[in-house]
Amino acid sequence: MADVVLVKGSCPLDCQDTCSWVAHVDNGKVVKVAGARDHPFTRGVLCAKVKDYEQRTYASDRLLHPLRRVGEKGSHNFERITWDEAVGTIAARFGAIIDEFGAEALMPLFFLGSLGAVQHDALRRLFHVLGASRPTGSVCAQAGNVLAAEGHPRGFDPEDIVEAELIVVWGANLLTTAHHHWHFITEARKNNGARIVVIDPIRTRTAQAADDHVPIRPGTDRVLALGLANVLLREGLADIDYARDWADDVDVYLDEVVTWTPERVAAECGITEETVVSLGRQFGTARPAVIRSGVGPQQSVGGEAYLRSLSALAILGGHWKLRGGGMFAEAYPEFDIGAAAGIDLVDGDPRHLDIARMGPLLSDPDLDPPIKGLMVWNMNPAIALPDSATVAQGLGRVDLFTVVVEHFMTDTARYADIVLPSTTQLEHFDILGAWGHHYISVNNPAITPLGETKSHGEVMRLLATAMNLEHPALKASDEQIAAAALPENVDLDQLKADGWHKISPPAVAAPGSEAKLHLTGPTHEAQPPPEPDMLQMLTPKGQFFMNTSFANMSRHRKAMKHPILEMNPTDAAARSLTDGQQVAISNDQGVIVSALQISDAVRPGVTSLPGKWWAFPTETAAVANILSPSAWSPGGQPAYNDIYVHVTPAETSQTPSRGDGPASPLHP
Ligand SMILES: Nc1nc2c(c(=O)[nH]1)N[C@H]1C(S)=C(S)[C@@H](COP(=O)(O)OP(=O)(O)OC[C@H]3O[C@@H](n4cnc5c(=O)[nH]c(N)nc54)[C@H](O)[C@@H]3O)O[C@H]1N2
Ligand SMILES: Nc1nc2c(c(=O)[nH]1)N[C@H]1C(S)=C(S)[C@@H](COP(=O)(O)OP(=O)(O)OC[C@H]3O[C@@H](n4cnc5c(=O)[nH]c(N)nc54)[C@H](O)[C@@H]3O)O[C@H]1N2
Ligand code: SF4
Ligand SMILES: [Mo]
Repeated sequence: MADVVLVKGSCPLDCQDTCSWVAHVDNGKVVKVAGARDHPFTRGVLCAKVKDYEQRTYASDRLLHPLRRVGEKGSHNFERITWDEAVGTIAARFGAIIDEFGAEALMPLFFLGSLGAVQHDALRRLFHVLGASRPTGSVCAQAGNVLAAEGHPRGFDPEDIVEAELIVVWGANLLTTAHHHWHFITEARKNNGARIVVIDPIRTRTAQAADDHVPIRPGTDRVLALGLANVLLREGLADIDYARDWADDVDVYLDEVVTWTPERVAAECGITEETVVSLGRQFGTARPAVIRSGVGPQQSVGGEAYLRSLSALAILGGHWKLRGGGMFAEAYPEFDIGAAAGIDLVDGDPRHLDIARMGPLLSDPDLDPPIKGLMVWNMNPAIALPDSATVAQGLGRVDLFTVVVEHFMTDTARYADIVLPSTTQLEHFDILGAWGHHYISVNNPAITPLGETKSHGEVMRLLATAMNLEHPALKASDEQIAAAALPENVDLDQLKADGWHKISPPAVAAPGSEAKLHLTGPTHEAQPPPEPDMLQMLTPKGQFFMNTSFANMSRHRKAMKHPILEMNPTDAAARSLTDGQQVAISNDQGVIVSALQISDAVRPGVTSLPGKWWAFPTETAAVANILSPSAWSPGGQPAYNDIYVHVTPAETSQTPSRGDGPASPLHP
């Protein structure tokens, strides 16, 4: 091992931890990736998903060459072509679409498959210059975006959580989804004797590690937050003057708070009155307390109502006054994604299209111009968007020209006309911001790209040349694209050498008199199931998958075993279901099949199907979004958790299907 070269890089995935890693390269091959030991968050450990990231790079099913579709859309019938053919075809088709329908008929569709400035933003430059439709919205934490746009603080330096005396982890499964944040929570416990309380309908791994677990009825978080505020008010623990510094509707807010007595709250939330009173007292007396919110409960029609109620409670408790107190949802280093993406390249005002509604938009007969050319990267919309049948219908349109840039033949890539093979994080240079801390991270390439894979910067340059686009921003190197996002005081060479750079945030303070917040806003209360025997199905993150990623990797699949629906013993008994049996999970949108796990870790009335499984292979095709409604919060967050289902024994040979469709889950 004497010749092993160590290369500083970082995990690209859509996770709040943005870990720094060290790639061990032996003779041109990565033999290991290890967490950076001296990074204050990473602390030498990568998660269960990424600890062997090199296996993703070297996977036998990795896409290594451009492909052209030769079979039906959605099938797996492709032939290998050269980059010249691929780029020539795309340039010609995009050009023809612009000529016939205008540039707005082109749509780039991407999410956070990689957080890197090159992999996330380089291709956007091309679409900005072309004048294509501009993606807007989010499929992840849109409620947070809405609240932030109104001025609500979303977070502070998460390392300060060590100062807190009470940490309320409210709808986040940190040990699975962002386990490096847990370091600071346990340090608060060790240093200050902090209590950790988890509010979650499921007794998650995180709930098991906490001091208390409040198994709330989903969708009633706003009511619980009002109930805790009620306790603060009654017991003289509310900091009303401080709340008035922040908000202009404190009286309206308090008028509602007084109506939510602990008794009424307990009945609505399905928890005990004592829990409400005791948690309210703890929250009022801890100095400070912090609410650590999650994304799961935002993924509901009541998403913004949930987050606003938590923000209001943190303010009423006066917790922002002290370091480590308030509410933490997200945190960002200073990082100019817009500069990497070249948003100033846009001429005029092309329309915005909401990525969260891409299913309906792709098949909207009234959309003018219709979307005729689609380029997808960093996203697997066939699995990740709500109401998969509508998405499949849109992606399956024969008149839609689709390019998918990917590492693997995902369900979305199967709908492509042209598939382009992308480099993985071990093969390209990139710089990353973050959404869970304040570090900027570098990713130095560890090896040369495998096969004919290319970085998104290179794909952009090739397409720009083929389309005769001369703008200098389309000739920028990957390093220049990434460096455009850096704040002025961060030196690129220093960053490459150090691996990361922290930009400490300013302390959060009450807004000025001009910019007061609203503690009240649109609400949406939890509804009873549409039919009495239906159960709510939550779709939390899988421990060994990253969203839809790794669902094709054998180690990760083995660790996840197979799709598992968790159900409370009472609900299983009412349906005469037994542990381990195959069940059909259905509603009028379709049916998926899973094994049943009977467990009191989920509360009665609620089931849970963790992980985003692909539609292929069909044995494990429990694509939860076949069953999710075409429904969004007022701010546009897909309501992934507002799914209601019947659960019955599966017929022996049952395969997933859409409501009225044939056997295959996603395409006709
Ligand atoms: N292992 C792993 N890690 C990941 C990901 C992954 O797929 N796998 N994905 C990454 C991404 S993109 C994101 S956005 C984050 C998400 O991180 P989290 O928000 O932590 O993840 P979720 O599992 O979506 O939701 C968290 C919890 O919310 C609970 N919940 C659902 N509805 C309600 C409700 O109405 N009220 C309350 N109080 N709780 C509710 C669920 O039971 C779940 O345990 O994780 C990131 N990290
Ligand atoms: N029912 C339900 N639906 C959900 C959720 C849920 O909890 N329940 N969660 C929602 C949330 S929070 C999110 S964030 C979304 C996530 O949905 P997606 O963004 O679609 O999921 P990912 O798997 O993170 O990334 C998508 C793809 O990016 C690819 N990728 C990674 N790196 C690169 C790269 O460098 N280049 C290219 N070209 N491709 C790359 C991966 O191979 C992967 O196929 O799903 C949402 N959908
Ligand atoms: S997925 Fe998150 S926890 Fe895992 S290595 Fe990447 S950044 Fe770290
Ligand atoms: Mo997400």
